[in-house]
Amino acid sequence: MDNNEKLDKIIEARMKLKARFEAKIQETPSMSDSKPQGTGPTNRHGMPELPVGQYITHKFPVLDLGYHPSIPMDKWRLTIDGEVENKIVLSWDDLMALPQTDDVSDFHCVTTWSKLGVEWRGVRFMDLAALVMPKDTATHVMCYGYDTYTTNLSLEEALKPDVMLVHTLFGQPLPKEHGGPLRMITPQLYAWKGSKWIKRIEFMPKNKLGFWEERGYSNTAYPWRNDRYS
Ligand SMILES: Nc1nc2c(c(=O)[nH]1)N[C@H]1C(S)=C(S)[C@@H](COP(=O)(O)O)O[C@H]1N2
Ligand SMILES: [Mo]
Repeated sequence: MDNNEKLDKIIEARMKLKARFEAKIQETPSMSDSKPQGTGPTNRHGMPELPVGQYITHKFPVLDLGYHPSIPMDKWRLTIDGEVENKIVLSWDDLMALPQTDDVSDFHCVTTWSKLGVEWRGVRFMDLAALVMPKDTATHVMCYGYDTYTTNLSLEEALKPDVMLVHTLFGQPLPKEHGGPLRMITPQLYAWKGSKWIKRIEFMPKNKLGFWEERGYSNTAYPWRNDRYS
């Protein structure tokens, strides 16, 4: 297959996925950009600037388990497996050969800081899902970081257009302390749902709790509903 054929296949699979999950996606709150290739400028669409209980910071605080893993680029892999038709292990070059998207979104940390208008570049989760094609039995994903972090998401959240695996922040390579070389972002949810140093995405036939979810953080994590803890 040449690259155009590959792209056509991804687009076709993306449309199928959208059709399958559209109803569920519409049921849940979303600040998502409706443009298919997403270019911001914000994800607020007439909402107040900040969800309740949040304040704006112009810095970008670092929050994690305290261990920042270093992954040599030739050893770096992203595994996508579980309840899917085609499991894949992507190298960095494989990832960069996929459609790349620029998107601007807000970043809400449950510890009450928000950073507005963050510029990201990377691959949409939806395009990766289209590549592996979740089986009908898949309902959730678990995301694993190279630092042993885990966090779970329902598929209808993960498939929203601003959920991305990003390698570029404000035009610069994503710094290691923010999860470089590659992290996930979940702008419509609190930021703990986006794994830094992402290593594996496992499609699952039912929900399972990740690191913070096991410790009492909300399973759904909607900032616009002040949905912090279970
Ligand atoms: N792998 C990994 N991802 C993670 C975390 C972590 O500890 N490890 N912390 C989460 C939390 S609680 C937040 S608020 C954001 C913080 O991202 P930042 O450090 O880039 O601000 O990353 C999330 N993703
Ligand atoms: Mo957090």
